[in-house]
Amino acid sequence: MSIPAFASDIELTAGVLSGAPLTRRYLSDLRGSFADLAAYERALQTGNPLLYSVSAVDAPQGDGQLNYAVGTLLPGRVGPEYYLTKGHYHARREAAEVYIGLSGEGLMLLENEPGETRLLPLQSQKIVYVPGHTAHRTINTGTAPLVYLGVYPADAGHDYGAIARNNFRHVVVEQNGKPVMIERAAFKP
Ligand code: PAN
Ligand code: ZN
Repeated sequence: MSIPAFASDIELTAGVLSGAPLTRRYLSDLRGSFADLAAYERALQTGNPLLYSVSAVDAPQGDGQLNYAVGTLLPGRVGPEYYLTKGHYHARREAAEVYIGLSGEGLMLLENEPGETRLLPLQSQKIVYVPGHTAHRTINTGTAPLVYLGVYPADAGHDYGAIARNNFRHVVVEQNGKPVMIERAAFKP
């Protein structure tokens, strides 16, 4: 029996982990995620750009295993709202995750079931601990791709349903060239 360790190469510009499948999310996949519905429809009429990709390494099955993934979120906005990931809870709610910023500039929007919100910076030299029972979304507030590594329990699973139904309570928009977080209910396009 040898030690079942392995190493991955991160191809930073392509956001790809060696040997791992790449999932691509286009603007059309993000229907319902952006606050300004008219701006979303207008953007889709001019094209269907790639917003982000995720390259994930799944561990062998078994208790205590970890998965990891590199996400690459492109810069851009729909109306005033920065490009973002769908966001999710983990299907196994207690599963936490560690995000490590690799390049670019952005934020992580966190929300729990009682509706509390945190907004934390994600960029090179920043590590964000996402506790269990916390929905998480990545937001690119910069002008370059935001690249990050997420490490999470192999049995965490992704539950997109709650966010697809209610979205996050807050939106992060550009105001006077800077990111500002406002309540979704107060958002006026
Ligand atoms: C990340 C995310 C990645 C893409 O690897 O899956 O940022 O975001 P969505 O999954 O919300 O589209 C992670 O949090 N994994 O658990
Ligand atoms: Zn996650």
